[in-house]
Order: sequence, then structure tokens, then C-alpha cells
Amino acid sequence: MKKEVKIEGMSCGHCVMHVKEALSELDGVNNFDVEIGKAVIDGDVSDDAIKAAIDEAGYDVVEIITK
Ligand SMILES: [Cu+2]
Repeated sequence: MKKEVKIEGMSCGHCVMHVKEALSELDGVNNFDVEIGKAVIDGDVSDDAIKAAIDEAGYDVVEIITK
């Protein structure tokens, strides 16, 4: 399943790195791509788990769209 995550609070390459680190620690994530303000995740992972991981990294999830 593919999910597009809109994220607030990201402003630079460090933010991208922090979000990548958070996603890489999530169970069920097969692949992901992160840019400023947005992540695309491929795998079997719940919206709540994605939100919790990104919150913990210090950013806000605005919206998660399942594709
Ligand atoms: Cu930054």
C-alpha cells in the first residue's frame, strides 16, 4: 500500500534526514521517499504509526492520503 504524507515543520535537508530516520525505524515500511513537506511510503503500516513516528521526530502530519 502506498501512502502520501503531508508534513508541516520541515525546512531543510536536516529535517528530511530526521524524517527518513524515523521512517526507517518503522515496522512494515518497505520503501519510502522524503522531500521537504512530504513523504511517500510504500508498505504495510498504519496511519497512526506513521503519525506517531513523525510526531516523535518533531514534525506535524497534516494529512495522510492512501493511494
Ligand atoms: Cu531542517
